[in-house]
Amino acid sequence: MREYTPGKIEKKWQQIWDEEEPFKALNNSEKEKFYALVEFPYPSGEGLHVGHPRPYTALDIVSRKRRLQGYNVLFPMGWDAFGLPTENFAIKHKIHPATVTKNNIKRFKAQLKSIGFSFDWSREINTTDPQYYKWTQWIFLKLFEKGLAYKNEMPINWCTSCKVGLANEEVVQGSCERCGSEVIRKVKNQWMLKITKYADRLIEDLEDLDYIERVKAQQINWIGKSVGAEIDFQIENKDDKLRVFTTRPDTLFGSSYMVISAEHPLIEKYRDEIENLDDIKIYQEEVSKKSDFERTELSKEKTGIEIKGLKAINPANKQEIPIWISDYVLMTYGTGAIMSVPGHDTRDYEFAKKFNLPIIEVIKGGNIEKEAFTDIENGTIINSDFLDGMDVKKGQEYMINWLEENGLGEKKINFKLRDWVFSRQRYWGEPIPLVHCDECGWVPVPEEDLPVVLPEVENYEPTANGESPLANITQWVNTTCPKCGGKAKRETDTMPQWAGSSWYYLRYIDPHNNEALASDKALKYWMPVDWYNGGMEHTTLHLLYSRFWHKVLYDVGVVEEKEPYKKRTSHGMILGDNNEKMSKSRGNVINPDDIVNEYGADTLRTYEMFIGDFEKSVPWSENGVRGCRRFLERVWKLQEILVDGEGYTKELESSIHKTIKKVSEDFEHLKFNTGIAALMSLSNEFNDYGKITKTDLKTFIILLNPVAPHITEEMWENLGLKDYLHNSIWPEYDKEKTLDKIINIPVQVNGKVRGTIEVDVDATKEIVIEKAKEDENIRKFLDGKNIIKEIFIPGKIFNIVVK
Ligand code: ANZ
Ligand code: ZN
Repeated sequence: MREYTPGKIEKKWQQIWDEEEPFKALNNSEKEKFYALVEFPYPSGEGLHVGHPRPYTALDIVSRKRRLQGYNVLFPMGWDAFGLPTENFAIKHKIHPATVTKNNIKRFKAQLKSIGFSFDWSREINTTDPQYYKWTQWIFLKLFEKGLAYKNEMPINWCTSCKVGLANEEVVQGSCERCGSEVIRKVKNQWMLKITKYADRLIEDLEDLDYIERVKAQQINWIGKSVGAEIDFQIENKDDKLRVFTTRPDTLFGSSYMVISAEHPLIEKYRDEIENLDDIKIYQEEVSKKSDFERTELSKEKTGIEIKGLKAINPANKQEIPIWISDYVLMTYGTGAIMSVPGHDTRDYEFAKKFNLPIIEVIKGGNIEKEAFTDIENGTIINSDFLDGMDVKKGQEYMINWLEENGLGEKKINFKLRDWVFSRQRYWGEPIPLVHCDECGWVPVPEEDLPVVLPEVENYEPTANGESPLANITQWVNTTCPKCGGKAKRETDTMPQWAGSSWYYLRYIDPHNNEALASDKALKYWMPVDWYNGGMEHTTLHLLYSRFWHKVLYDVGVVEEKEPYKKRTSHGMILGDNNEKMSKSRGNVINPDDIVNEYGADTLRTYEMFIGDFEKSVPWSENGVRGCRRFLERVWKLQEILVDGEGYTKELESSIHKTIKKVSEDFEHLKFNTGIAALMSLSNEFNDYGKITKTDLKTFIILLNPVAPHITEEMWENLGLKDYLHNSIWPEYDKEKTLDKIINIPVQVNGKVRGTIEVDVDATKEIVIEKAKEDENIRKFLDGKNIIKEIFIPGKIFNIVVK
């Protein structure tokens, strides 16, 4: 037997797959479909990282298995190629971003191919291809037509280093998600998408989806639905009211002062009557320099200033209360004003302590000498007139009714989710397909004129005043109005990185269609995506955005399903061998090319899956890689103990069936590591036994094929079988043969488990009864009693009823 030489074997099979395209998905198939999706990479200059193959191998395993099980599988790949790093590289090296992208893709593709993924490369897409972004622009126009895209002058998150506006989701702890620089607030005219209009549906429709719990929870939290009330506080001696949003209307009697945001219009409106306007101006100036994150940080020392000259009236008890300004109240949430209830809200409590404001207890149950009592489950309302004695929930309902009856307020639902800041003042993105005409306003570029292709520019840097470099190309900017034919100007902002990925799963379905983003027939067959695996870091960005776009496409009748992805799972990160995140600066980055070259792609794949619980972060270990290589060598050696003739290796029959069952199930439930472990132990059994029949070797290599596709195809060929392994059939197990010979049966007496007994699987009722009665512990509950009934469920449970 020749040696195991992955270098040779792998190239050979990759070439066969390239030429014969066995993994091509068919749009006109009678077979049941299975659409597996992994997040397509951003083709950065750094190339593939060992983190990439983890999710790709996982769904490659599922895809290969499903093909063997008779499914028509769509497992596509493409490039999410617009974005800042490419643009920054282009600026630095004076190479066109399109060229940079092309080179990076070439490298990425070669790397992915060298790992042997069964992607259908005939459906490869690239978000920067005008034939692709034509449809991204087309969808934008649908959003625009539906009034879901609007331009708005608003303070946005501005990265001082990238010189670009960021969505809230892209700001992490007050810094730019991408470069880590400081993010400040800047007022800019921006295209916004009304994702907030879909907030309720984005929460509600999660219910029927098979998403892992942490993904659902993060999305729900991010959308942040709060049910409460808006309440009007009369401003004393003015014909004006100050409206607040509260989730705790039950505590209204405990509101001893109000706080408004530093940007609240009330300040400007009563500037002439405010006695300490100068001091307030200074405070406002200080606040304007802080990010929302800094302003709302819990640990931070409270700051604020009282507005002298204005007072409000608490509508419940008619008390006159002061109005303060503080940075922890944001203008962008609720009404930008709050009723402060220091007894029952932690931030209000700290504020009241600092400025010596009265703290009134209105919910009994805690110790407000020490801290705010915020428990809403275990308190009783006090000091609150008509609410006294009620619990919190009851008090809230009662108060809302009371407010509504008296015209003082109403029930209100608020969301944390903000509209999506959709424009970027950068070059390397999809042009927004709109023109501005002085007569007609914003006019969409007619569908037949799409795509609006990115023009060539000399210089990719944003202009000094923060405009896109496109603004400098007057020739491109100046155009005619599609509506009135008059002079008009093109929008020079481009779309954010997230645009192309918000609908890419639809394009894979019919990637070369020139008439539509995909044909109705193909959409009907393939949608929804059956299984989508991707990073947790995309939960409140890409995953949420694409669900939103899909719903819009559903509303305009492009797709038939409300949700794009039936199932969503997520993988853990691969860390450096020192347990730290892999990064260039830490010098602990592993290049998958090196592993492929030294050990082979099958070893890399096996290791990536065997490394640990798929959902958890795990450190890389070169030792582990070597262990996987040794396993594959042992598998190769099985060929040396092959015996003539078909049929099972009888003595190992039970192990074989158990392994088929375990591997079949584990590969569907993210337990790739334990599935592989089962294959390892079966191969050891064959080796120990010293013999393997052809039937069993076939079964074994089919089971291993999704993990290690090259070595198994080669061994299949060595067996002299005519067709390829990838055209064979996934084995089935015989349930009978997976059952253990000896099992434990719990024994209940009057419904309570009193012990377990060990019996042969096919033990009769009589034997079980006898054994049960021999058990000392069980006997205690039977002695001196009459047995009325004996219920025996073979293999499962034995229940005795006594009196
Ligand atoms: C009175 C009150 C009493 C409150 C109490 C809480 C506890 P969520 O759940 O996040 O929606 N609030 C309202 N608007 C705000 C703003 N613009 N900036 C900062 N805080 C704001 O929280 C809603 C609660 O956050 C509201 O309910 C309000 O404080 C505060 F025992 O009103 B509450
Ligand atoms: Zn016009």
